[in-house]
Amino acid sequence: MNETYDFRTIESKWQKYWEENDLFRVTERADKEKFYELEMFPYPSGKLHMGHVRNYSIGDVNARFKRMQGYNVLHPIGWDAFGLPAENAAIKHKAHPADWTWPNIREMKAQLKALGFSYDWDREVATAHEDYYKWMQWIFIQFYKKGLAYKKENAVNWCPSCQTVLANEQVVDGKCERCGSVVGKKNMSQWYLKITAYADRLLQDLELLDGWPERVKIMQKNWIGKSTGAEVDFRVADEAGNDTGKKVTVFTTRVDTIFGVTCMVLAPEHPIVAELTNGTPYEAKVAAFMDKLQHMSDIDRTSTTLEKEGEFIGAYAVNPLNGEKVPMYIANYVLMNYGTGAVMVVPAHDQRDFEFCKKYGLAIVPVIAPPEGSGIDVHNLEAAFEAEGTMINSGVYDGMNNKEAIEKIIADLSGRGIAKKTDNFRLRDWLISRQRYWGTPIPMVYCEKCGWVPEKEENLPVLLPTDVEFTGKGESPIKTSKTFLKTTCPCCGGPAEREADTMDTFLDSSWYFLRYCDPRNTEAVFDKEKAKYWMAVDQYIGGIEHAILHLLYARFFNKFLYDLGLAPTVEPFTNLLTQGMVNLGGTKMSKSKGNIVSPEDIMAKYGADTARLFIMFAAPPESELEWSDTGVEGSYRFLNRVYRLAYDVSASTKGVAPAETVNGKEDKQLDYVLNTTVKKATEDMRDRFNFNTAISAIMVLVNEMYRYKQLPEEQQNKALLRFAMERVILLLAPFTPHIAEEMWQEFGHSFSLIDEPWPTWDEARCVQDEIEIVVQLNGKVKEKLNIPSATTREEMADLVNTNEAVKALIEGKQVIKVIAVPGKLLNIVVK
Ligand code: ANZ
Ligand code: ZN
Repeated sequence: MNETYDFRTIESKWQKYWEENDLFRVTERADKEKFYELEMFPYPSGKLHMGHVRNYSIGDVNARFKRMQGYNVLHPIGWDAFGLPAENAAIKHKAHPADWTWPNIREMKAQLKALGFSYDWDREVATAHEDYYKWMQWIFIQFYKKGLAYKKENAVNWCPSCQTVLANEQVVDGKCERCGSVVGKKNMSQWYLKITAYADRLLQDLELLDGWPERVKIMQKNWIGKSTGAEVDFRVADEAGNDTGKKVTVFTTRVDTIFGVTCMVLAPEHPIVAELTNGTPYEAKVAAFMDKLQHMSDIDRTSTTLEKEGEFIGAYAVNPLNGEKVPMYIANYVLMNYGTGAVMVVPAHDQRDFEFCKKYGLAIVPVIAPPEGSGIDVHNLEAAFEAEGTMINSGVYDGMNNKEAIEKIIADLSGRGIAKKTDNFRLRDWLISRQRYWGTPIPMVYCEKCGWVPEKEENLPVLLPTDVEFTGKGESPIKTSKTFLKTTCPCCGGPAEREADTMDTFLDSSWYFLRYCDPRNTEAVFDKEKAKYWMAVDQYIGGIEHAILHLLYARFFNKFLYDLGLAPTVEPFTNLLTQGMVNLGGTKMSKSKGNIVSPEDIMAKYGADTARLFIMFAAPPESELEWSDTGVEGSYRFLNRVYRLAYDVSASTKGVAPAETVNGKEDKQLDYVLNTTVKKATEDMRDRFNFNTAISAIMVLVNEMYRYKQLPEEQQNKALLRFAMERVILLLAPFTPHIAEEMWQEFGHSFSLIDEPWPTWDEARCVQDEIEIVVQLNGKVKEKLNIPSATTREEMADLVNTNEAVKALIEGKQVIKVIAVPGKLLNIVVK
């Protein structure tokens, strides 16, 4: 140990030591309890940003902490390496995406290593590597075999700038989530995964996730969007009122309001609209209306602020309960891909319907009366009355509570064969094909004779061809390959063509946590037994931006693989922590805003330990973190201070065996602070993820040791001092592992502290012994007080400011002098 803290030498020394001794490599061990710590793997953009550093620091502190607590810790990392940015960069620089991706990975890997993260690098995976995507293709084929992957022609979201289709999830406010361009619609044949088959389980099993933030579960729940209702058939009459022989089925959650139906609205794309209007004067109006809706996303169309518009289509729907004929419209607020694409309109009790009927002068018929004294006049509504109440204007159902009426009406209509109870989900099947190059090729082959056929599993991987041109034309660049497309049918051996689309990269990240359990397996996607040992992930850490999609897809994949008997647990992530943003000047650090602090600069100036300490100290993990240069300076100063203390203590206690012997008051005080610090740090870290307050406690201990060190040399208990210093080093180890190792070595330990047991405390020594003292005013005893026995002379004198009883004694008097005799008395001279 040098006299001064030279982080450059120390950090590279210990990183080398860890690597050479393979300290982070783990295997399944029956003798230890496992702990699977995982942070969301990065996209290899080239450079780490502060958000990464925060995410991975939190994970690393936890991984090291758990390891010291005796767990067998799996802490892997890899690369979400496929994706659009690489491909776009390649097009821009006329290079190959691979030539952009692999060097980026190398660079970021070096940065992660420089931060001292305890990853088992032997388990590194990159999704763009054929050894990984081979198994991605294998999983896709399993989906296909189970009927959960299918190709379908559909009007899909098309981003004109990314030149690819987007999943609904990737369209935000009608714009591309990635590039912000306005998204259009295009009819295309695309591959889907049937996530809707898992909707109910994805919803139900949220209940198992006690270790997840409530708000993430709510977001998932809303995204899945289950509503319970009924489908009801309405017969269709023509303009003259004659039955057309056709019927329309509506989906409603409020069948209790059926007597209040005053019209029916249909999505313009609903097939019956064309059937009813083709060749009629309404045909042109429908076409014009559809044109207008072309550029509206589903989200716009369901927005509450949307002006509700529609067009009468010359037909009538017949209410199955009262036989009334109501006009049929197409309307902008009805979506074809929700429910049945047809809605029974009840303006009195649904706000959208209310606005629509107001606009077109349609009747408003109340059928639910609000509770007595509500002040609402249902016969003169200013807005829809959507709450519970009593049935009115509803024939035999009048007087019933509307909730009960729902059950009764469904039963009655079901009895007549014109209704059935149905659940509806907002969740749609997952559109996974992308017309892009840099992704996993979809391992499907089209044969004129056999149709779509999966590639034979023994032929996997279907390699991504390299002889492609990046035209940016809106078709997969793979189509330009001279070698890729033509193949033979895996089924009949005849000529066939490969699918040229690649998979959405969200698939790649939906199972990487399982692959980490057995990342080099060439025979199987992963070994079941290994996965059984490691899964589920005990602690998953990542950004809140992944609250919905990534986490939902990963849960879906895990459940599917569970159903195949491969994944060992129904849910993949036991505990989830969503870390807060890193801000500068109150807003999120971002390239576009130019408010960036580069991790590299900070590390060059202060080192990795300071960067890690600052990040962990500045805020609890889930809160936003405001970057502060003075805060970084402060962390750096603290580490220097600890280093100096260790240096001094080491020198002054050389050859003394550390021991918890306590002699006298000063020792007692140090011992007390030591025990309370270990207790507080442990509990804060283990139970609350309050790493910041754990660090504060360690700082208090360091201060106490500085105080103790100022005692006359002969009063210092060397064994205790040495013992306390070693505890400080161990407590700091998860946060600042390099400096901790350096100090640990200085204290005569020949091996890394990484597996050193986490310090323990003695509850009995976390309470200060009390002692009775007398308080005198001008030498006369006035009061007896119980105070901690270790209270110092200064602290005793300060009782005139801090103790209520003492303050009351001197109330209104002028204090001339305070004489404190530790452990005995306090004499206050007053006038
Ligand atoms: C009659 C009614 C009366 C309704 C009432 C609501 C209130 P959630 O809860 O979101 O599932 N609906 C059905 N399909 C639709 C579609 N494709 N596009 C737009 N709206 C649609 O909403 C279900 C309700 O949304 C259904 O219940 C239907 O309107 C409407 F007082 O039926 B309701
Ligand atoms: Zn064939």
